Parts: sequence; C-alpha cells; structure tokens
Amino acid sequence: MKTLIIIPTYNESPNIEKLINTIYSTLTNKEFSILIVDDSSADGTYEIVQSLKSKYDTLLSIQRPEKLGLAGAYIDGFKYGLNHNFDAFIQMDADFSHSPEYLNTMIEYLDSYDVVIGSRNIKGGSAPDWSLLRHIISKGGSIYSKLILSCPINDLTGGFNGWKKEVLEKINLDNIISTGYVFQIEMKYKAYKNKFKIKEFPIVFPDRRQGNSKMSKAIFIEALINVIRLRLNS
Ligand SMILES: Nc1nc2c(ncn2[C@@H]2O[C@H](COP(=O)(O)OP(=O)(O)OP(=O)(O)O)[C@@H](O)[C@H]2O)c(=O)[nH]1
Ligand SMILES: [Mg+2]
Repeated sequence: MKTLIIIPTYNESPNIEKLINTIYSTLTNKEFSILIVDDSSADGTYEIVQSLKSKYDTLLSIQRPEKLGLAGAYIDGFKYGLNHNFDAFIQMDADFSHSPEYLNTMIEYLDSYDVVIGSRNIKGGSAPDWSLLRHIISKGGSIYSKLILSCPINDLTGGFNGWKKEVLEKINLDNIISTGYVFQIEMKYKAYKNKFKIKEFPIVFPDRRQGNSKMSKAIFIEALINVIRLRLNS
C-alpha cells in the first residue's frame, strides 16, 4: 500500500530535519513518501526540507504563499496524494507530539481498517505534559463533541490519524466546511457517518519539543461553535 505521510509546517525549523530523519530511520515499510506542506515559514523550514531532498528521494513538498491554516494544508496534501496514486494517508504534526514510533503500527492497522486514530483518550493513551486546565479543556471538548455529534470516537480532536484513500474520496474534500481544529472532528465524524471501519489505538502525546504553540482561546471558542454547525449541516 503506497502511503503518504503529510506533515503541515509553520515555523518548525527546530524540529523538521530531526523529524524527517527519524521517520526514514523508523519506518520498516519502505513504500511511503513524506509530503511537507509549508506555509512560507519565515524561519527557513522549507529550505531545510529542500536541502534534505538529495538524501531522500521520496521526500516531497508543497509551499503555499502564506499562513493559510491547518485544515487547508491537510486538504491540499490529501488532494496531492489522491492525484499521485497514493492508497493511504497519515497526517501528523511536525513538533514530535506525534511520535514517529507509532507509524509502523498505523500502517499495519490500515491493512484492515479504513481509518486509524491515534488516541489520547482511551486506555494506554495520555498527554503527560498537560496542566490540569488543559486536560479539562481537552477532555471537555471531546465529551462535548461526542455528545453533540452522537459519535462514539473518544479522541475527535487529535491530529495523528490514518486514512484509506476510499474514505477521502467518499468524504469529498471539497465539501469540508470546517477550518481550524474542527477540521479533525469533521473528518472523523464523516468517516463514522459513512460507516467506515475505524480503529482507535492509544498514543502518548507529549508537548511540542521546540518552537511555539499556535493554540489560542479564540481557536477554542471557534471550535465549540463550529461543532454545532457541523451537527446542523449533517
Ligand atoms: N502549513 C501549515 N501548518 C500549520 C499551520 N498552523 C499550524 N501548522 C502546523 O501544524 C502542526 C500542528 O500545529 P501546532 O502549533 O503544533 O498545534 P497544536 O499541536 O495544537 O499546539 P501546540 O503543540 O501546543 O503548539 C504543526 O506541525 C504546525 O507547524 C498553518 O497555518 N499552515
Ligand atoms: Mg503541536
């Protein structure tokens, strides 16, 4: 199964080279490519990726003209992969919160499932660096979304997920209404509604190793409202 690992980046120069090297040394399945979707980071992230291409011939990149948001970065990455005959897709962050150690397991699960979700909210999963407040916000957000959407997935907001191409084709990426963090919820909700086979497996999710967080109160409040929009639109 030809797999595309999509990594959106915005100012990830302290992480990106190490992450790419670690993925190439960790993955036992060699039928994969990495696609970096960079939004013209000012810190040289894209240039670092370009310099690594002589070392890895399956390292791919898209550069977008400005910071256009995570959801669009993933959609552009998925569309690129669908147009280039990839069979499966894994989305992950560049900041080591999503450990490359799990990639082999995810690719194996994609043999028998349509969607694979790295979950912090099931037995064995955790976010050990989080403050009590962040736990309350995250768990509250997950329970809220599960209830509003009547959807049994325990980690709806997480961004470390795998998708078979059939799921992306069925969901229709042009019909995704969410921007920002609700994008992750919408994708999973639509996969569930379309009765795809979903596997949640536990991940330990540490805080980003280096660089700056882009999470804000405004993003969180926007998310709460957009979950209701999603429910009303389905
Ligand atoms: N291409 C692109 N990538 C983005 C954008 N915003 C964030 N990213 C990347 O998306 C991934 C997730 O963003 P993070 O800032 O780590 O968000 P988070 O994990 O919710 O929050 P922290 O880990 O606390 O910073 C990282 O690889 C970012 O570099 C964007 O607008 N465009
Ligand atoms: Mg992060």
